[in-house]
Amino acid sequence: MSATDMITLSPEQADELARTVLQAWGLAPDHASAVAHTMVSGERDGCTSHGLYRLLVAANSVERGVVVPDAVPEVSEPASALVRVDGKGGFAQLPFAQGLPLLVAKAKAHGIAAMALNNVVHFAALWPEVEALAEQGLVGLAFTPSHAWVAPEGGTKPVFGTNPLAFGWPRPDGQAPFVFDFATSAVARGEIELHRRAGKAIPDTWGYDAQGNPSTDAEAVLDGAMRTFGAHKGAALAALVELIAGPLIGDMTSAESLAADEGRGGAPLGGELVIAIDPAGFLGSGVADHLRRAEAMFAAIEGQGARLPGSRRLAARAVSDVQGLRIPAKLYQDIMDVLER
Ligand code: NDP
Ligand code: PYC
Repeated sequence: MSATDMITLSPEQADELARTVLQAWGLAPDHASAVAHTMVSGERDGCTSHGLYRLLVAANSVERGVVVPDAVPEVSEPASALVRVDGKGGFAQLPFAQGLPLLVAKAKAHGIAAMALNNVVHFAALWPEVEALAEQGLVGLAFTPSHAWVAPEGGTKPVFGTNPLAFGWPRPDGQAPFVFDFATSAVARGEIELHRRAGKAIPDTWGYDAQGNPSTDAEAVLDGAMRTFGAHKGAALAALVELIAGPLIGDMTSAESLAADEGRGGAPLGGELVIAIDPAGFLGSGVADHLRRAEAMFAAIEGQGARLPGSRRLAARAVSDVQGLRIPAKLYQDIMDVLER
């Protein structure tokens, strides 16, 4: 099998594969469905660092006892505009799905609401979550710390996680929402892991080796420290994510998550903060007119040949829906090996 061999799966086959692997590893069926949905969505949208590759990551977290595979999440309401879901040590996807209807109802009742997911294991992209909110007419924001892998600007020792933040904005006339989602590190760690698997060099701006020198060796950077994007600006945003999705919601920082992992190499442990804003809260019956004004900004971006965040993803989704999901044959083989372990 060569590194460039690919195989094609329909979205349904990919979902079946993911659920089969996850259940074989002991995940309760409701967890397996929620987790498979996120991974297949990532693969379908061309987000390969958070697609089916994450089956290997999830399997690792189960095998090493990092995640509770059959956790039963508990939803509570700490205040009238707040939702809390205690994930009881399980993966984050089912707790999100179980808290979502209450978050939406509270945002529509109050104009703004927030949901904390606590005590969850997080390996995933955040865009499916803010997209789900925007599809219900709400502006969505989501944040989660990870493991301390990323150095502050001016340092070379890890403090922050790769700490993604995601934003979703509803658009009129049946258009897909405006969504962006990025790590506050120069690149997601999953992307460096994919380079390591493929034996490819990385740009020397992505991180440092353990001696603090810029490096093009993916393995050396995984063992050293990643860098933030945008120098001090990315570092400040990484700190923001640590604070509002860690201590603010009573959960772990990335450093605490890494310590709690105790060297097992599992996915990050801790919390996530999701904020939902109903545009009608400020705009009342004028909501449609004001959302249309946002369209002028999008047109000004695209009108000069620039692209909107999310447009590559939506184009990849359209291709996948016709041609199926193309994944490296090696990844498929590794998933099969995990299934048989
Ligand atoms: P990318 O750099 O791949 O993409 C970041 C965003 O920028 C996307 O919304 C992308 O849109 C957009 N974008 C990229 N290029 C352009 C461009 N030229 N013009 C306009 N927009 C552009 O993301 P990352 O590598 O930083 O993160 C990948 C994923 O990893 C995220 O989904 C994130 O949630 C996940 N992650 C999860 C973590 C966790 O702890 N759970 C930790 C770290 C990352 P498009 O998709 O259309 O290209
Ligand atoms: O790619 O940095 C990453 C990541 C961390 C947790 C999930 N993805």
